[in-house]
Amino acid sequence: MTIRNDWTKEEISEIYNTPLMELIYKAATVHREHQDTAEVQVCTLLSIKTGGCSEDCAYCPQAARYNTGVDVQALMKKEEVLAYAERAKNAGSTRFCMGAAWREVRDNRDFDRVIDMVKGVNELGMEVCCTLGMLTEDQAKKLHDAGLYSYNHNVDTSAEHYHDIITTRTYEDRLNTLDNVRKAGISVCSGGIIGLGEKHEDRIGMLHTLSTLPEHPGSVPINALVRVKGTPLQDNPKIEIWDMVRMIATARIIMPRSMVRLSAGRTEMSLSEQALCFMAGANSIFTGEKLLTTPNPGFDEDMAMFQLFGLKPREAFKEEKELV
Ligand code: SAM
Ligand code: DTB
Ligand code: SF4
Repeated sequence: MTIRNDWTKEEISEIYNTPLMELIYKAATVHREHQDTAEVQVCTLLSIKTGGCSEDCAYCPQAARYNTGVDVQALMKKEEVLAYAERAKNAGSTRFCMGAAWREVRDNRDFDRVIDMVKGVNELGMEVCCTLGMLTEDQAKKLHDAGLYSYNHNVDTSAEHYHDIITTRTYEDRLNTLDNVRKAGISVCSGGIIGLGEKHEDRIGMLHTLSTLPEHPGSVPINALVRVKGTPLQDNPKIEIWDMVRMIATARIIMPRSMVRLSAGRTEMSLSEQALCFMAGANSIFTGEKLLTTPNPGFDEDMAMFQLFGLKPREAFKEEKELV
């Protein structure tokens, strides 16, 4: 099967609406054709600048305007960040992603300090990722030159549903940043969230946006909404595992070479439910006790799960080696 960037919404909808067992079988088949199914990419997140964000993303515990109890913290010190990255590496993580509750990157001292952190994590031999909000082409280039491997910037939902979730920036803004990241030679990490109150068409629309980018994102995080008290979406219904599996399987079939990440929401999933997600083509997770501000399974718990399922962590920089 060739890699396609010309998927239509109708084709994606047909895949998404395939009877579940058939869908899982198809996704598992595509997974085997394109990837080593025994391997799962293991990533760790760290919130290097927490809370106090100016934006109104309706799902986010870090938006200053919602009363979520998240303490505002200034940018962490490089030494603390590197110590945590080293801990993650020793626990089996190969990718380290630093997140900041910023609308966009500004050309100031804090950006210089993040650049320094990127250099430090790169020197540890980990794939370095950042998620810092909107980026200009020049800022993306600076991050690339410092050794940034990947940049996370989620489209979150469909273009049509976006305004119901975020009003302080546009879908177009998100796509522009993804363009700047790609042009700088950084691997794009972009996905979204289910459970925001979207329709099935919005999920299909989001997958359409991602799979018709000039290149498929290197990784596609699929998050189940973490319902945080104080956010406008706190009372949304819990996402059913079947919806998560359907999203993962469809993403796997239309973006066969991408890392499809079973992201936020794992603390509410049993081991059997997570096994179904891996069966359906997920091959990446976030590990470590915290995502950015909310709980997540810890390193030991995840390594025990891998042992049980016969999975192993994917080595760092494998994508580059495969391309050589
Ligand atoms: N501020 C930057 C931005 O918005 O791009 C970077 C950090 S932001 C927290 C990164 C991503 O985390 C968001 O785009 C969203 O997809 C995800 N996220 C935030 N809160 C979440 C929640 N409650 N449940 C699931 N995913 C969430
Ligand atoms: C992504 O897609 N999910 C991660 C990461 N990229 C940055 C973030 C999930 C955040 C969940 C809410 C929190 O912990 O604050
Ligand atoms: Fe700010 Fe990012 Fe949270 Fe939106 S998702 S409120 S931009 S930290």
